[in-house]
Amino acid sequence: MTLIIATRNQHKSEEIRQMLGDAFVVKDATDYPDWPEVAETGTTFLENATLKAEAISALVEGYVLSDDSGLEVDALHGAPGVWSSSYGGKEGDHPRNNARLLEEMKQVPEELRSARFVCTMVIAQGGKSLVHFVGRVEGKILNSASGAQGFGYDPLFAPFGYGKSFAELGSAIKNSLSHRGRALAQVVDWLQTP
Ligand code: ITT
Repeated sequence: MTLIIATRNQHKSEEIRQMLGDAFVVKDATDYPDWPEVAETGTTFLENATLKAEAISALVEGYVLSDDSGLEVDALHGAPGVWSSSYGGKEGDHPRNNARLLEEMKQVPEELRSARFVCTMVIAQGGKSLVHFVGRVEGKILNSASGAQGFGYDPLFAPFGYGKSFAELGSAIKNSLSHRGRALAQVVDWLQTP
């Protein structure tokens, strides 16, 4: 089965590819250079995921999957949330995003550093959303960046129970418990249910 992912974020599609394995052919914006930029004007993960999935599915045949995701930090009242990608001031600039997060969290004590990654996935076809799923993983924000794997906020986020950041744990462990992995498992169930 071919699954078209409405994303320009190669890290997301690579993780999805790894998790789906051989049963699916995963395509993304790199396979469709003419895709338009879809403005993420929503204020929730679901709104933005729906915008991306519906816009792209109007242009291609078959199921389109979108992923809108981000980090919610309790001490920052849920920020950066849907604005995770541009938190440092420039879209997709992960070092700047991480620098701002560390700065904002500088005075926050250990017991108040709880956070979660959230991933909302929408499946759409023919320009219409069909269904959505949400995955979350709870953890805490570290005091400094640790590890070199993964992407985005991974060096600053340690899932509860592991004592290491996602960037230290590596893709196999990350995928087994991540927000994206948990949302994708529900997508696969839905796709495989006759
Ligand atoms: P597309 O909209 O093209 O899919 P994007 O990167 O702009 O790509 P989002 O708007 O969903 O996607 O923003 C996601 C941001 O949330 C991402 O840039 C990271 O900053 C953060 N993020 C999401 N999942 C993450 C993960 O697994 N590890 C680290 N950071 C993550």
